[in-house]
Amino acid sequence: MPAPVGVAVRKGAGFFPFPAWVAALAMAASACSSQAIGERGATADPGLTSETFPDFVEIPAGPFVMGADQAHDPMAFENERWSPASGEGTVDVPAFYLARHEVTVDQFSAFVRATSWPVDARALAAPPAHPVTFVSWPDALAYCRWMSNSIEHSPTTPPRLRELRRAGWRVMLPSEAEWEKAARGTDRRRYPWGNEPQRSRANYEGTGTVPVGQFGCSECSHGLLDMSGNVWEWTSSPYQPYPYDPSDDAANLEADALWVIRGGHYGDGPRLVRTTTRGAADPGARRAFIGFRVALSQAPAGAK
Ligand SMILES: [Ca+2]
Ligand SMILES: [Ca+2]
Repeated sequence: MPAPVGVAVRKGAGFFPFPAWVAALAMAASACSSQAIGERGATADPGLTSETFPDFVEIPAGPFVMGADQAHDPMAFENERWSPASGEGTVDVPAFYLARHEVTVDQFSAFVRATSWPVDARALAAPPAHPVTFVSWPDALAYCRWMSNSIEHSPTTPPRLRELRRAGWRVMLPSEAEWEKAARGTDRRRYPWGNEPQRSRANYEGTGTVPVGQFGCSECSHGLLDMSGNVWEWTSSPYQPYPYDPSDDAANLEADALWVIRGGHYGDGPRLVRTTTRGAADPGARRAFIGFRVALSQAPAGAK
């Protein structure tokens, strides 16, 4: 498998054992189901308020062009190439929703208060409006499970969200294809706002995180903010060579498989905050420059 060129984050002391994160996922499920919001009486803190539910943006169904090579974009890394024969490929993505913003410290704190999920103390140390960082992939998935549960049970859930949840939609990390389609749009743009780097549109080549949405970007694809920069964002996709194929995600996973992260961070240069740049990180990595945003999508048949 080609090395992830954008960034590869591994734990210092050996790899994060495969069974350990599977166990962490099981814990995430039980932590959430035992903390069903709304079952604790009318005076209980619902955890989420109308202000802390994600602002979901609909990304319509349809195909988009995924991947890049240097013939299309001189800054493309080799791991963005679709296949030996082609630099780009076409992927059809069903409709889904993506949060306009990265998950904030404030939102993540509500999850930790409600579930007592064990987190790195540094995750809650930044100002409330900044993106949460120092969160592992299992931490992010646990948050997603809790959010699905909250949407189902909180008295303050916006009606549209509750309807979607009842129809079987659930909160999850976006897949790598969902993330790229949302950031790139259907016109193959290199950055969420267009084809050239623009320091006024995203937090990169900087020194630290900034409050989510501080860099406005009305021309950005779907009005999503901070898709480039601020923090790298976990996806639900294991790092595998292109062509992208979600049906093989569980096949041939190495014990030390990496998960795809997207978008680059506050300290990266313009090459790493492109819409097609692919980073990868050990699922157990908790880093100052990795956070996530949530998606709302239809659960595969058989899943909850
Ligand atoms: Ca970001
Ligand atoms: Ca795959």
